[in-house]
Amino acid sequence: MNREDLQLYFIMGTSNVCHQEPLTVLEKALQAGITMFQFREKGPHALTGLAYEQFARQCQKLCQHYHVPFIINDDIDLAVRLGADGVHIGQEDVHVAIARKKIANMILGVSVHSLEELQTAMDHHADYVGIGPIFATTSKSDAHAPCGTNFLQQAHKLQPHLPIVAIGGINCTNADIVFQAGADGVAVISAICESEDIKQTVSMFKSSSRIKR
Ligand code: TZP
Ligand code: MG
Repeated sequence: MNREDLQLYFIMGTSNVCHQEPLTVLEKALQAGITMFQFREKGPHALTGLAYEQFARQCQKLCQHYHVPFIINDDIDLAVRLGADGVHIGQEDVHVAIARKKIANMILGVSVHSLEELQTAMDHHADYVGIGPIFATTSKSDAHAPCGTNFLQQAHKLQPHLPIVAIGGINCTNADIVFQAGADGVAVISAICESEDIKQTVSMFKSSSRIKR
């Protein structure tokens, strides 16, 4: 993958969308120009079993149509079964070494919150790391407290070649702060899922990324 793929990384599951069909939201976001997509089906009403897999396949098909990498959150077995472009894992999921072995040729993204976790992700050849929540978020029930941009800046200075995506509470108004702190991209749920004009939201994010450093 290229670090440019992280520029506007959209994450979605059925529970993140209330007024429209999730696939409609995804297609609008793809049409508008998101650069990466993560399938993240979580929460008390999350799809399971066949419906879960079918929904993942529908999202994958849309991403393929728009030539946007399709990443699956947590579920390595599903990613392998579907031939996804990659997997994103957190510290509470399978160890990065095990994930890397299972998906040798796929994109591997890892959420990190400390220099130690960053080093471990790099030791096992993560393709990118996710850092956050930068700002307060209501989209992840077990999110850490907002961490601001200090760790992001530190990680970028220490590992300038490592692709980094920032996450958590990012919107069109504060995105330039994280780009200036060294992020290659922003990962967002609510900014797009709750947008009344996805096309405009996406182009505002993209203009923030142009002022990077
Ligand atoms: N991981 C850290 S914060 C977060 C995840 C999945 C949620 C981001 O959602 P939002 O709505 O963009 O704050
Ligand atoms: Mg996880």
